[in-house]
Amino acid sequence: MAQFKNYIGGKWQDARSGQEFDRRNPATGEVIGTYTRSDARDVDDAVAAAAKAFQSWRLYPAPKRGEILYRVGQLLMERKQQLAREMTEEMGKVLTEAGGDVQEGIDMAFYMAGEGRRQWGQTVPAESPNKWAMSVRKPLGVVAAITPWNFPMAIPTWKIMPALVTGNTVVFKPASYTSRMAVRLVEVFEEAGLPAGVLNLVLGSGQDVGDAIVKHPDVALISFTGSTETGTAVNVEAARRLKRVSLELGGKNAIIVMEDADINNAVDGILWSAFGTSGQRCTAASRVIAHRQISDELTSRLAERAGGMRLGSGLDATTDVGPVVSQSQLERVHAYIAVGKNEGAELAVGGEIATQGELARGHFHQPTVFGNVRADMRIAQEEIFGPVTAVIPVSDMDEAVAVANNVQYGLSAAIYTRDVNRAFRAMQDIYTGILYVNAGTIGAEIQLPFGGTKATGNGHREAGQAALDVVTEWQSIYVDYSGRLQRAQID
Ligand code: UN1
Repeated sequence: MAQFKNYIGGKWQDARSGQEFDRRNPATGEVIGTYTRSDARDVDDAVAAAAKAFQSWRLYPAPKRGEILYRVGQLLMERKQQLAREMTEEMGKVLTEAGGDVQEGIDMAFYMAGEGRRQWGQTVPAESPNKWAMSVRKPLGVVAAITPWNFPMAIPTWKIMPALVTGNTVVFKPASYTSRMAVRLVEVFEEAGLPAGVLNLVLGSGQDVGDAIVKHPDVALISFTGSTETGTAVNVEAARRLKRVSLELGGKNAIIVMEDADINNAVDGILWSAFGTSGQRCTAASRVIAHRQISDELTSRLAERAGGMRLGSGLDATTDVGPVVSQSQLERVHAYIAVGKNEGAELAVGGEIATQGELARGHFHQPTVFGNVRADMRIAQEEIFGPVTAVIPVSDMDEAVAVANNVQYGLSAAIYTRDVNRAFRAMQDIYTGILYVNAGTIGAEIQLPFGGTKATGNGHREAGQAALDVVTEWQSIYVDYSGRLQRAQID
């Protein structure tokens, strides 16, 4: 049985508790490995190691930090297939998507490696003669990365890489379901030559580990991706200590399909966005806002295609939809089927936990489409995080935009239309962090900001240049070389 440990101060070590937990493949129930179970004492050790390493890492030339990230990117490329396989075994997504998840980490490695030679500040004129004015980015210190199980490679890289290239050190607490993938990522950093203590890994539960990280006085920033409920609790705790927090939380993402749209293209985009990763993406399309003229046709086309999707292990090349991550998630998702039916939504396809043959060993839910959903129903308002989507008929563009905006979240949205005016209306009036025209709600690229409005977060963005703002502070520097007192705003 494979055993996985913490990585603290450059050493792989067991948690102080001496206890372990295990993880099972969500498609088959087979045990993947055992993991050391950490608590607040291990968090103390990890933060101390990171704080110590910060003193030298902040002075390590940024281009050299970037070179280490570049090597990380190369190693991830070499291991992409193996990592993807292990990811599928650990959290269930189909192999091609697991490859995409690793690729997103590779993309981030190369992008942030380049930041080693950028990290632009501003040089501006000073108001007095013989005076210099400029701004530089400064690292915050010890940064905590608390990450979810649905993108076990991509999301850790979004948090860890910008932090490292700008001179922060990191304490990494992955979701316990995907601890092995976190170990694999940290192994790559170690092999790439990252100095001891710069990146530390603490395995364990949110309650035992996450909580201790959030409350630790020497953690400067908490970068968290997960549920809105947990994110709110993190924000409250951090606020008491004036810590910076970057939150990436829920979504209730909509695809608008107007009557002039290319319906074939829309159907492909909806299926990919609603059922990719078994609907377990923050960006998943769990609402389809369809013009009444085409909503029945769209619903039946979606039902026909969704009904033909093959459930199974993500390692099997013929599988379209893998399992959901755990039994508790399966039950949570399935509970929404009854909610939708009770609210009067029409079940167009799916709706059952799948238990035929081999599927009984794992946590499988049929891809599910509800038709004739009203915008105020719970299945049209609450994040389900599973393979369930709801078609909401609307009468015109105004109503489509209003329905799209009328949820508590604001991560991603999409519109299918051939009318350029409607496309620009959507860009202007839909209040989300990410917007697609003639594409589904998933598939963000790492060179643009990722994040959302309203209850999706707290105003920060990951990826792209925006990521640097989260992990640095500005220092404005004035150099007076006049040799005398020059009073700003007065002389
Ligand atoms: C997430 O669901 O938390 O845009 C991240 C996408 C992916 C990232 C999703 N590139 O769907």
